[in-house]
Amino acid sequence: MIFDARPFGLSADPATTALIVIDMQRDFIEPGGFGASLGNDVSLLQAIIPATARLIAGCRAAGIPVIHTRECHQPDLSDCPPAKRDRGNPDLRIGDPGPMGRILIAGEPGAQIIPELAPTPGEKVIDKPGKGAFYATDLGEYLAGLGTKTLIFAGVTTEVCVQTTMREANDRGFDCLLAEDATESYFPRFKQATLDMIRAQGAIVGWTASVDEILSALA
Ligand code: TIU
Repeated sequence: MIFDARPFGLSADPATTALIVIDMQRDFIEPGGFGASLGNDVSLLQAIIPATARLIAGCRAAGIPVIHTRECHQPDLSDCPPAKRDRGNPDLRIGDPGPMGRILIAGEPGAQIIPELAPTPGEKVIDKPGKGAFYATDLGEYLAGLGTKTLIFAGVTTEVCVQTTMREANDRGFDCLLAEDATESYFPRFKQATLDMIRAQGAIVGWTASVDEILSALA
């Protein structure tokens, strides 16, 4: 199949393609979580939920593995560098109690994926302590086991965890395709800049396409 993508078409085999949905957690998308604690307007991110749900459903229907990630830390914060917890001047720091439980802590309500995009039984869910999903996780080994060559990306936020993971994946030899309307930033200009920089210089980091374009290639 060929994805009608930017900066040019991307050829891929459905048998070696996987979808990674990055950090669609209550902590980033609902009020009272980590994203809001950093001073962000989280309502912007809610707009991509329907398109992301369509992308996930289309991949499931096409037999493409769906992998979900969650940015979160162990309750004792042993996997949270002090530099990360101490950064900035947030209302609540990682590990502090908030309205959805302790901020960005595994197992707390805020760390869960939003119900609209919940993983189905058997789908891989990766808890990650970093912005990139390869760092300190088994994602690389898992993809090697699947034989994956092409990765479709969705999730939040475009310029932080999505872009970091795409760059990690690009360096590991994957062809990376970002779903333009299934990713969002708290800063619209950062999203636009990220789309531009990913596909610049002849797809230096990867490709971008709309959810409709991706789904029509899979159909
Ligand atoms: N702050 C921000 O834009 N993002 C994050 O901290 N994590 C993710 O992008 N998931």
